Amino acid sequence: MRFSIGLGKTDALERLEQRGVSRREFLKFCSAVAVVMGLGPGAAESVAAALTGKRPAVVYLHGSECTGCSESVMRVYDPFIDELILDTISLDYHETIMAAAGHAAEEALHKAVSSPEGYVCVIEGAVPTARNGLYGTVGGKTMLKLCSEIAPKAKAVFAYGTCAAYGGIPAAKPNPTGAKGVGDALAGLKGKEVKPINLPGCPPNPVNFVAALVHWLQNKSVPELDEQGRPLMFYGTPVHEQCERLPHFEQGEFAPSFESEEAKKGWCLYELGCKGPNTYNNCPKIKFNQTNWPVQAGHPCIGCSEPNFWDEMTPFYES
Ligand code: FSX
Ligand code: SF4
Ligand code: F3S
Repeated sequence: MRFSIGLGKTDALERLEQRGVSRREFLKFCSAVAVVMGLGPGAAESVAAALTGKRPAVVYLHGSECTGCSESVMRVYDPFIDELILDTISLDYHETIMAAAGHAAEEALHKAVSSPEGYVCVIEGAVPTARNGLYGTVGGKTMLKLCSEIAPKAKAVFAYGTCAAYGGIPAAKPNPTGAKGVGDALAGLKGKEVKPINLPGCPPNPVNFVAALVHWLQNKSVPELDEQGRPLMFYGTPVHEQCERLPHFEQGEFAPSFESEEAKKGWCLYELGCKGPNTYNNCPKIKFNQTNWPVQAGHPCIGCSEPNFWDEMTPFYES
């Protein structure tokens, strides 16, 4: 097998190798990203080139959330993806995992947003808007203010996770903090409006995040989005249509309970509350950690990548 990716030995690849990430592993990951982009594994080299080439700084902000989005990025797949994200993509400023604190963190943010290459902004978590954003502050500034200062000047804004895309759990009724997705939160501030690339899921799939970033790095343009602001290449097909239990659905074979033999045999979970027919995401195709996804593991899809799923898809265990 040929490991050269036509780039020579870039700094990024050297650093990955020093950290025990082989080119073979890196290219395997790039193949997965290429597949989810609909490019086929042969495009792994161009994905690798995008990830290791010159790129803008990445500023990663947090709103109201459980931090599962960052967890999804850090805990995936082979152990190397955290190296990949932290070192190759390089998060220049990330509020929860950066070593710097206090003034050093402020300095890192200032440096990232002043980068001559510009920066892209990734936001996870909803933005509290009630009482002028008072319900969520970082470093003495409200999340609303931070987002309004940083997101509009970014070259691209990625709303990573359902909370950042649509408000998510923090926006569940009665939503006392006025939590909103990034696009909606900034829509109310004149001159600060942004149209983020929404990458929902609770948690979202990090391969979709990396693939969206690669698409942007390669094309310097936003991928085609659906009316909910989601890239069609990841969210264009209902979960149901990609589900391995679909033949049972079509045969009218529905598992009567989670502990039933039928459930174990892979019968459809529709009567146990599965929302796969009304949910757009690529979980059956890309899976989590390249290992499994809710329905394969025996749990119905709860519609976690849909706006308002916390209010509209409940009760989760009833069809
Ligand atoms: Fe939301 Fe992210 Fe759900 Fe959690 O931080 S999308 S609550 S998995 O993690 O924002
Ligand atoms: Fe559709 Fe859910 Fe049944 Fe799969 S388990 S076929 S997603 S209803
Ligand atoms: Fe979410 Fe359904 Fe996928 S619950 S993780 S969209 S299977």
